[in-house]
Amino acid sequence: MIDKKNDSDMESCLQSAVASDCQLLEGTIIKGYSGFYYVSCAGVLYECSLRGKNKQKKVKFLPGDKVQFSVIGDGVGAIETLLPRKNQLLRPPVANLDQLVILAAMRDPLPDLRLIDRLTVFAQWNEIAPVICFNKWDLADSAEQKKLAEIYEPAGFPVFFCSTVTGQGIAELKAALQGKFSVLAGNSGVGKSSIMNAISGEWQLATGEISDKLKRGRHTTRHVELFQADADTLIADTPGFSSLQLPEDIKREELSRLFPEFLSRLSHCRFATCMHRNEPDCAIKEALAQGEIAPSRYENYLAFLEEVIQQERSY
Ligand SMILES: Nc1nc2c(ncn2[C@@H]2O[C@H](COP(=O)(O)OP(=O)(O)OP(=O)(O)O)[C@@H](O)[C@H]2O)c(=O)[nH]1
Ligand SMILES: [Mg+2]
Ligand SMILES: [Zn+2]
Repeated sequence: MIDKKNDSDMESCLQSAVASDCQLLEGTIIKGYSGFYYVSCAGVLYECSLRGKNKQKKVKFLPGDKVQFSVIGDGVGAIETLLPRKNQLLRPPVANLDQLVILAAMRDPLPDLRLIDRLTVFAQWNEIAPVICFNKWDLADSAEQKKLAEIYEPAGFPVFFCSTVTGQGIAELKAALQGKFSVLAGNSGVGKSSIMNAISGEWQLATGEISDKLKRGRHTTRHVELFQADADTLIADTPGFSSLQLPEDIKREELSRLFPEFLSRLSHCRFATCMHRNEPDCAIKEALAQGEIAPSRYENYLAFLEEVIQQERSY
């Protein structure tokens, strides 16, 4: 809350024509809460209100937005300008993402490869770098780890394995998050909140026990929060989700470009319009036969292609 003193600070600041006593700074919105925005700048969190012009124009500010704000008191500011966004997500509503950390568990629940691939397509389409992380390493053996690595490393994505129980792989994952804004996405119960807690002992997000009967998560996390590991490292936990539509504007011929391991091979298909289904001399199907493309990746490509074609028809 802004007290009387700060209100009058704001007025005096507004009144000063050159605003010489108001410092203009740039920062990142960490969260919005009952009309106030919390803006991080050089390790300090400012409680900011909106300038009237931003209210009038109904500018919508999201966590992750870069803004210019004036300092009008000790730790108190007023947001002046929204700086251009690099990208934005609708769900969770955040802006300027660098990475989507796609989290799956190696067991309990078993990895949902279709959801992982769907999220990689979604991320790349939005120009967000996908990072894949398999948690609950303590529950899996080395054969399972090898199998997953063999699917995703040739696909060209950074792949991490970790366990919040043994602490294995947490330091490596943390290093990959350093200096970036990442959102953790994945099915309920895979350990998103546990990973956040393992990264910073201070946060202590609620985690859920998985019901033994159902082996399903209970959606412990219900809202979006942005956490700061340090001045430049932001991480958002999201409520688990298991269904996600492919972006509506993808065209069928664009889909294969969102599978990085297909990309270098596309020019070797006989037909420039090859959809890599039943066409002769298809470089993708050849790479599949040679074991250079994982069967699950190819199958998911075909499933998404069907979805994209259905979507094209319905618009
Ligand atoms: N064995 C094992 N269990 C884990 C590990 N990480 C998390 N868990 C357990 O998995 C369950 C779910 O973890 P959460 O962190 O709540 O999962 P979440 O992804 O945040 O789930 P939602 O908030 O529902 O989306 C909890 O019982 C955790 O204790 C791990 O590395 N190994
Ligand atoms: Mg959670
Ligand atoms: Zn082809």
